[in-house]
Amino acid sequence: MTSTTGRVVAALDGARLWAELHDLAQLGARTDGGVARLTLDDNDIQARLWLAEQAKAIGCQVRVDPIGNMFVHLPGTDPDLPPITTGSHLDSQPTGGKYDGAYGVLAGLAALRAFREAGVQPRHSLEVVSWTNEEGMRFAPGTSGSACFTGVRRKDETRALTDADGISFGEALDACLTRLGEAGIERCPLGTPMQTFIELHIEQGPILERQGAPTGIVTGIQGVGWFECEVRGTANHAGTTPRTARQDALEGACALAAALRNAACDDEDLLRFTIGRFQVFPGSVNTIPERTLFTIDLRHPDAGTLTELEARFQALAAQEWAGCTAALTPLSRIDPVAFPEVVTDVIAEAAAELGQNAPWLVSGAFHDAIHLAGHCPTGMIFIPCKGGISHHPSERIDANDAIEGARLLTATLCRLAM
Ligand code: HGY
Ligand code: MN
Ligand code: MN
Ligand code: MN
Repeated sequence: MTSTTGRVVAALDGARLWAELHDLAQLGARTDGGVARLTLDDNDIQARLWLAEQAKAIGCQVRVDPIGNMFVHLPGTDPDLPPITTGSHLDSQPTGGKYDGAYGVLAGLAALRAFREAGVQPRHSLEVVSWTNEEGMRFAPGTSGSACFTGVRRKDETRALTDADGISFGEALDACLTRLGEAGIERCPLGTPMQTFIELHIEQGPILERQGAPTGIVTGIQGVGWFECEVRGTANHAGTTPRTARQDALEGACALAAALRNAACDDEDLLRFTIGRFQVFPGSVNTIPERTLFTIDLRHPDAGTLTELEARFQALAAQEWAGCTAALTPLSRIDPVAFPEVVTDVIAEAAAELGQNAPWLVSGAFHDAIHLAGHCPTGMIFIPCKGGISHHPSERIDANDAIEGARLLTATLCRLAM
């Protein structure tokens, strides 16, 4: 390890990172130990303001772009060079864990602080980004901030998204930008240049824990398709309507959902099919449902398989189900990505010099890095989470793994930025 990298990694304050993870978890804390920081809600804004305070305390500038992505900037010796960027997201699932997203942002901050403490100014500027709306729970689909930053989606389309209360993304974003402006956070344009993006994240799966590895090198991210399926029938009286005269939208939806799940079964167990939300209208005990709405989250490492399956889903939705009609609406589709060796090799060299025997693995979860991969050389580092559990209040990580992951990130940034 070069003496500079050694000095910076040695300056990393792991105890402070661990403490800050739990300070941040107070913002949007749930009584069951999880967090709920939905995109652009007050907890999300508080977390952004908290991040800005920590960043300013280490002499970094903080800027926000027109879709709400926040950038903590540590200037390099050559300001003309594009920055080396790390980061993740601060928004969470409604029943989220403390570490999904937040860990990558705070470990990035800890790495910048380590450069400061070691008195090392890299050639490239370093940035920590917090992407807006990665989870997509309040405003679907997710990864809005990174998708708009990379031009994958348009800002106006994203601003037009609405939440369950009819509030638009644009309204919530403007209120957030006003609060950030009042806190002295400057604006920056959308899609600023970026040399390399490295995202550090919890694995959200069981692989690293099973191998007893504190860190992992991510080779790529599988593809994902989100859909909404509506089944329409006829509302009627539960007591007087004979079975033969019914068009029960719930009966139809259950039959269609079973057929879709059947279609998404593969021998290799690579397909991931999830119905996460199922709504029944009017939702009265003694009225036959006239409409149901359910979501599908479909994942697979191969883009062709996702496309083929979408066609089969549409063919199934075109059929009649218990006398009802169905309509399947795609909400988002992100193709799988592979991270370039030019980045994964740097992470692997950094892991070797830290004595970490980091396995290589594909990410089952999507991350903002899935869009950045088409924008600049991109890579990811994982640490294990207990039992592979995530998107749940009981999400937990081990303090040593958290510190090892931050050390690997710091050593990687040194290699990329010096
Ligand atoms: O759903 C995902 O894969 C990500 O964790 N939001
Ligand atoms: Mn995440
Ligand atoms: Mn997540
Ligand atoms: Mn993610």
